[in-house]
Amino acid sequence: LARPQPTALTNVETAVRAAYALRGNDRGSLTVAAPGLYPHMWSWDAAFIAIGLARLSIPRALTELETLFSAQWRNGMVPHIVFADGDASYEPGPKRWACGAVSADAPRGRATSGLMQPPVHGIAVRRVLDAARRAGPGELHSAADRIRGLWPGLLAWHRYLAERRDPDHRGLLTIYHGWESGMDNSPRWDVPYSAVVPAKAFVPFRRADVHALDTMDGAAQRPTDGDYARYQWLIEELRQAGYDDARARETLSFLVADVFASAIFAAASAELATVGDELGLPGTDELTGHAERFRRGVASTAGDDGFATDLDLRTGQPLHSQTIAGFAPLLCGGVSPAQHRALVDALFSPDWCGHPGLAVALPPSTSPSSPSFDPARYWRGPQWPPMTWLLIWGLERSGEPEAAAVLRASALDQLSDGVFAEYYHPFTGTPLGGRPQSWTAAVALDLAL
Ligand code: 2M8
Repeated sequence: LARPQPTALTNVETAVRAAYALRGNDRGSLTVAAPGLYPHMWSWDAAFIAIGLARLSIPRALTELETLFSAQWRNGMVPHIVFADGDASYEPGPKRWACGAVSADAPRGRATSGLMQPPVHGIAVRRVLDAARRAGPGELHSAADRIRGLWPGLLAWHRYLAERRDPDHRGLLTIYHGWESGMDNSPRWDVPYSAVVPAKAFVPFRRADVHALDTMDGAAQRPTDGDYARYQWLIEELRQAGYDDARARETLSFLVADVFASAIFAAASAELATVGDELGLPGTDELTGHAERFRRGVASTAGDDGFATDLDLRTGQPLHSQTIAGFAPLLCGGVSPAQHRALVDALFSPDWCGHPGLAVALPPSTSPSSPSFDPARYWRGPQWPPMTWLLIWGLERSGEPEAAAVLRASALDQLSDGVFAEYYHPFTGTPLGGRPQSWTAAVALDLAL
């Protein structure tokens, strides 16, 4: 199949179209993740969206983060979905989660899910502050004020992660559901999900996702029904545990240490510490402590090749898989120079960006060399622009400007179709999934300008 070739946009045209797409998904104080498929606010999407919005309007970028944090739980957790009013199409909806009914920590007056997602928010706050500084003293002053307002919530979020999601001090975040990794059906979780067995009497809910996709091939690009039964059953287990971390740890049939989310946490903690220092805010030592502990934790899972490995906390076994999550140390550092070099080399090798079949030389979510690779099925192969953005960011931050520039050029090539798809077929370049997907438009905007 030849890659479809709509007229490629210039970077400025890409940015303009991305801004237009974000505006279309803007519901006032939150940006829906995508029209149709995801008509609500998602936590890590919101962080990427703020990064993109910072290029357009610093106040609007801050509003996105403020809306998300206004739904923060009393224990500090930032929920993975904040439900927008008036759209009941997404499943599982607020009734299924029943957070307010079973947990005193759930916010009153806001409907949320009872899970979290990777904590990209600190990185977003850093980027928004940088944009405000570039914009001039007036913008900086008012942005600094609003970041001061967000600060207690940000500190509580990071404290929640460090204390409740890493009680054993491994420097690795525990997740209770593949959705918490953001990489739902990644081969990373095949082994732990095989131990998740829904009770016989459990009736899974209607799947809204496959119907919302307006492509004829929606079902072939999404997690399977078998996957979904497990996803839904885990929510049932969590609900029965009252969304309580200690009880969840005892009772859940899925419990893994996620290296990619941990690397994001380390990096975001370090970024936030710099924000705190600049603005004279409290808690920066604590943040630096999180950054160091989780950097070490991620590095402790890396082999000689630098690849980080998730851990199944129920069996104690490492979870080996060839997925983009293995590059986690490129986000947070902590590995030796030799491991770092090996990782950068691997990124451009035929197992990843150098694969001869790729339409655009960008890392697929799963390596085409892996037996689990499926080029069209969600997190099992397609390329995801926000993950590309994170790797570019990590390469820039770790002293690899040339490698970052190569990825950035390819990313802009992919995004110059102006579609801002949720994910892309790595071999044909076909845009797949929701569109315009807000976080895709947001990273396009940021990369293009
Ligand atoms: C996808 O996840 C949601 C569940 O959280 C879903 O499949 O319904 C993932 O790609 C996730 O990473 C993303 O944040 C979310 C919204 O874009 O969609």
